[in-house]
Amino acid sequence: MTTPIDASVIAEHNAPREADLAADYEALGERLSRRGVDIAAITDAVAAFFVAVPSWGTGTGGTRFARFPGPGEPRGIFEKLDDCAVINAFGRATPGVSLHIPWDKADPAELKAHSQALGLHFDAMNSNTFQDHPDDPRQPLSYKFGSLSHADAAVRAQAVAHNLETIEIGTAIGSKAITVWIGDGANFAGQSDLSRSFERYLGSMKEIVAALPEDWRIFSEHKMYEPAFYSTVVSDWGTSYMVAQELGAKAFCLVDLGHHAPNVNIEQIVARLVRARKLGGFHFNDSRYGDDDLDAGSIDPFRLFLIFNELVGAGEALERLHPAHMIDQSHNVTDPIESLIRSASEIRRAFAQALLVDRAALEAHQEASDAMMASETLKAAFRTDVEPILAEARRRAGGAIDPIAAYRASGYRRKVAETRPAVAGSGGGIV
Ligand SMILES: [Mn+2]
Repeated sequence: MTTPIDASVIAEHNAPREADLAADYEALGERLSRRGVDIAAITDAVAAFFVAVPSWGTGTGGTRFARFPGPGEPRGIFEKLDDCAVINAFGRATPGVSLHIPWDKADPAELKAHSQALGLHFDAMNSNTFQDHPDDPRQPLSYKFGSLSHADAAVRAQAVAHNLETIEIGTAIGSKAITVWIGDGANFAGQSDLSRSFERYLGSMKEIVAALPEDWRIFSEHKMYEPAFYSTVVSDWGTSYMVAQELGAKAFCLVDLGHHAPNVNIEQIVARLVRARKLGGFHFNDSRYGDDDLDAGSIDPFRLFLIFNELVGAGEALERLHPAHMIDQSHNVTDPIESLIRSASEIRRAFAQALLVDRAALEAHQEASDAMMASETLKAAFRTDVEPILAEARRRAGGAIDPIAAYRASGYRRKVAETRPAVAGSGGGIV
């Protein structure tokens, strides 16, 4: 395995920090043991928790107003994979990469070889029928008025074929799932028939499911608005659940944290989908207003914790579902590598805090209708500073105790800026 970061860089960074971490870890272990919690078990669980990074997140994103590229941006999928390996080298939480086709289209054999050399593997694939692909001879028709739900059968057939090609590439590189998000919808009342467009979408999805390999899953990703602003075809979790029900055993719902109505209770949606055995996975990010695609845990870490509280609380039911964990963010003002390292760490933090919830006490308070103590039980876990656990899990796996500082000290961005000239366009953006 040859990552772009030499192990000595991390070892040198860790050396002067190891004694402090050991002391902090021991102190936290003592505190937790007074609450009957074994810190070693929590650390093992955190170390075994991984979240996939999106290939498209390694470049600067953008808004519909502008994109402000940073230095040394990856110019193609192989350089994106290099950056993903750097993210994983420091954080040790992200060995999986989620690809977007056709943005990341390349020879599957080369993709597989390059990823394996970097110690990476491929998580869920993402198809793209929310923009036109004028350079792709297989997609001459426009998706301006929709794709899988388009009124024209020829456009639907093209969109289905694109999804099948995405599955084919995914199969060749070892992926086991495809996430389908469409931009289909309407900007005007009356523009399209709400029922017929949904029927056409289901018909197209059934064709895709029919071609799905035996050991694959398909995730339907809902989104309330944008790019369509009057209605979207797969608008909410209820619609997504109907889709997954109708498509059968291989179909599940994907929850992108930014794709809901404002103030919606996402953790309750998660609980419902677990109960329905249809929770397929997550696109983690954070938001304040809409699909802001900000860094996970940067705005509302308590909400992220509450989602993990539902996941951990689900116990065995969740093990059967083994939902896919992916990040889906747009990095507009930070170095994408730093944002992805930190986001993965924040997701692990929420998981670690959720593991600390005293579930027996919580249930007893709930059964006794003691609102104050039930709330206090959750907050006691959330208030616990689990950073020593996160750092220790990274250190044991060969990562950095302070990954952002170590990454900056490595000079990686400066080095790649010398060999990667600035690119104007290419696959950033918000999905
Ligand atoms: Mn998403």
